[in-house]
Amino acid sequence: MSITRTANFSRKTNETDINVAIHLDSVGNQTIEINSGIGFLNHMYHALAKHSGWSLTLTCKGDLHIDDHHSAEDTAIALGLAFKQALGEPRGIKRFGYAYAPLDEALSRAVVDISGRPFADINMELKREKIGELSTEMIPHVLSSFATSAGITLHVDVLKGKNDHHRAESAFKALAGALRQATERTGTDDVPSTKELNDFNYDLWD
Ligand SMILES: [Mn+2]
Repeated sequence: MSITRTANFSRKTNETDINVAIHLDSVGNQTIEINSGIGFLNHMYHALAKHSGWSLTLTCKGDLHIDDHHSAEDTAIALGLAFKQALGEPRGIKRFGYAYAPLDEALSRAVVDISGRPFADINMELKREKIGELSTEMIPHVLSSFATSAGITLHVDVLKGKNDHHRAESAFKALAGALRQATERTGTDDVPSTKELNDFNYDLWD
């Protein structure tokens, strides 16, 4: 149970060069350094890491001379893979988590299942074309890419809010709260699945 839940992940393609270091249990001693190349995305990942209780270093050198698409998508994939790797065999965790997070007039709800079943349903209804240098169409895509690569089921609904910055930020904070709850250790070595597999297979959870 005392296994350190940490991971390092690197991925280099013609489009992006990404390094991620994550430590899931860092409350009270968090180090967060994000440089995705996109200011508002840094802000979102920083909020996610902070409220998830992670230490997180994420750097991306991407093809921003084209647009923000590859950098946003690939950092989300890398973060999801690093998260999954850090979590390891998900024994002794709560598995389910949900949280609401307000930001002034905005309110979001996130529900997660550390299930090994990648699925995302993200409803944000952002109106602006961009927030800073991040295309708003990439924001739900970042959340769904993270869920897919992390192998989790994720539902995010922005329930209220007039300001798109607030709507997006409340969604990432809600996700953070949900992940923090779902990955919380129960103090046992239990596999939280009725399948009770002897040969544990993360991909066969119900
Ligand atoms: Mn903000």
